[in-house]
Amino acid sequence: MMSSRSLFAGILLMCSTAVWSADSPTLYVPRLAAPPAIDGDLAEWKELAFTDGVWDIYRLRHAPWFEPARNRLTDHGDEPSPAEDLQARYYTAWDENYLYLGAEVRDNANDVEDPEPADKRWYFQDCICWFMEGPRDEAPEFFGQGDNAFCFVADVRRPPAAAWWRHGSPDSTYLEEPLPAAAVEYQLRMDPWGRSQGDFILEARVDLRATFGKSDPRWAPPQVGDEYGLEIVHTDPDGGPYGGHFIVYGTGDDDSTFGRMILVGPSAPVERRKQ
Ligand SMILES: [Ca+2]
Ligand SMILES: [Ca+2]
Ligand SMILES: [Ca+2]
Ligand SMILES: [Ca+2]
Repeated sequence: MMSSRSLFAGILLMCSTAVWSADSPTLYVPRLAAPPAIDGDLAEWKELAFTDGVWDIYRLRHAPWFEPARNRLTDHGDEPSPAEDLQARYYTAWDENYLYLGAEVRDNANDVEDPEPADKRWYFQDCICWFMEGPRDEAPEFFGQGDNAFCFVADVRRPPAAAWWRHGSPDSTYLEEPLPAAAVEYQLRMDPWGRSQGDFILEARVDLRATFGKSDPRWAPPQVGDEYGLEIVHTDPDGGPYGGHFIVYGTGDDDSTFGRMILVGPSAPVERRKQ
């Protein structure tokens, strides 16, 4: 028989799922007026992109989509504070041809060794993925039509599988392949602040037509006002098979939980005024 406590937990879970799916965060992602150089330096566009500041486990645990079994860090016995284990700022922007993706990551250890190496196992390594749907719809789909994950393993050796593309199509789900070389450009800068070998900056651009155009025949070149789905998945095993895992703006592979990414025109940098 189900205890009243587990029944209550079950009801809570149902409530939080229902509330969350009806209430995905709305993220206004600016267009870049000038295309950035993809060189591992975000300076020319980070002030003009969408970012909502630093994510760490303390912030994540107060997010409505937080699930402690999946949004977690790993204890290998000699960990630094949870804040030093992983924190990151993520940057997202677009123009008529490309998505621009960036991250500034503070991580205590660079782990790009998969205990059972296989191309599609990016989540067994330090990796940041943008899970997206374009155009966004209300149907819950799991890497079906319109769904695209753009994943970047923090591996300076840059094997082909380090820039990975998981996507759907009108008749298939979970298609797994490296991002075609013609569709992606990216750079990693390791230890950019001379602080930790695990720190890195990622700067990437992904060709929209070569990806979304393949996954959904309804896709059209982006315009201000278009709505995409967006979730960021950041894995941080730091040794061992599977470990730290941040999920931001959604609950996992179900695209109906992704944040609502609204394409907007160019934004101005944060304003600072004289006193
Ligand atoms: Ca740059
Ligand atoms: Ca870490
Ligand atoms: Ca959908
Ligand atoms: Ca790591």
